[in-house]
Amino acid sequence: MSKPNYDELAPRPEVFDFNGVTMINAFTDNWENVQNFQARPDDIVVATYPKAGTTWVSCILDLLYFGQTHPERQTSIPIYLRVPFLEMALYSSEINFVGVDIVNKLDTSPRLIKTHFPVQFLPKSFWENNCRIVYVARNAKDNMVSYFHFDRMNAAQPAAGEWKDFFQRFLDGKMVFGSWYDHVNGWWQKKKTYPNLHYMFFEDLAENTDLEITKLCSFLGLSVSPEIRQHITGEVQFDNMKNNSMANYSTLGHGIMDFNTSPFMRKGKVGDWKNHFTVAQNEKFDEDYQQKMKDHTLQFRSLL
Ligand code: PPS
Repeated sequence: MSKPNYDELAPRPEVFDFNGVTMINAFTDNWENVQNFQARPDDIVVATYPKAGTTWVSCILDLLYFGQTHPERQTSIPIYLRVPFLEMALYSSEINFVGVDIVNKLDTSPRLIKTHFPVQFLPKSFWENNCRIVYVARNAKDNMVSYFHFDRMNAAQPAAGEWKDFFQRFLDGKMVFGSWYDHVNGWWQKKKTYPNLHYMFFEDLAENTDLEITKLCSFLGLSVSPEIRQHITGEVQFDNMKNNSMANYSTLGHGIMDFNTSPFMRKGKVGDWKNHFTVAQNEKFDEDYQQKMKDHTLQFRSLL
């Protein structure tokens, strides 16, 4: 298979420090408009560190709200247009993708909105309107591995480089959207003072999707029958989403993602880090983790 021409189309972006967080232009260029975004009280935010299960939970939310009334959405609108990425601002001769504009054109109620912002960057209007926020966290080791493969295949991201260097950059918190440690902890702390935040884990979703959907419904105040819940659970199984062009990003085009290098729906597994970490890296990671994760009320599974 021939390699797509994304290298010529889009040279890899440089990272820079932005108010203490490593970022790239695609997520800061539209800063004023993003910060001045006018939320509505019924907006629902899905907030995540990149590669923590955003698309999975986005599909669940879309099915919960619109699966019955607008089933055609699932087969005709890509997930990145059903649940737009608020801070994204990609301009090129090939594509203009401006998250705020896409959200402002949504005619759904509620509007479902994706963000990877660390908690301190979320536009204030979401807090002022007491919007519901669903935060999804994934254990750091698998999150790192998933992010590595994403940076390998996504020309809109900085180059992944070699695994050993990527590993160190992750520990140093120099990924786009900053430190995983700060991100998961920042949102965890927020939960203590902001009740409209539902904090969920990728590993729980993998273990018992139905139960996690039940908890989500309770948070959202939705009454959903066991049959519909089971239907949604089936729809969002990894293989179904991987084969669904409206969920798997294959419609994105414009040479941004190279699925020959790594598909967006890659493995969807808990514990894939064991295929990547050396014994020495694992020891180094664990020691560093103990230092950084001081709040023991935030517990991840599958780290061992
Ligand atoms: S992004 O680009 O930040 O929005 O990516 P995100 O959707 O957060 O994360 C992508 C990873 O989630 C996995 N995924 C799933 N796993 C299990 N079941 C389902 N349904 C599912 N949907 C997405 C996806 O495969 C990526 O993880 P890895 O480990 O790379 O496979």
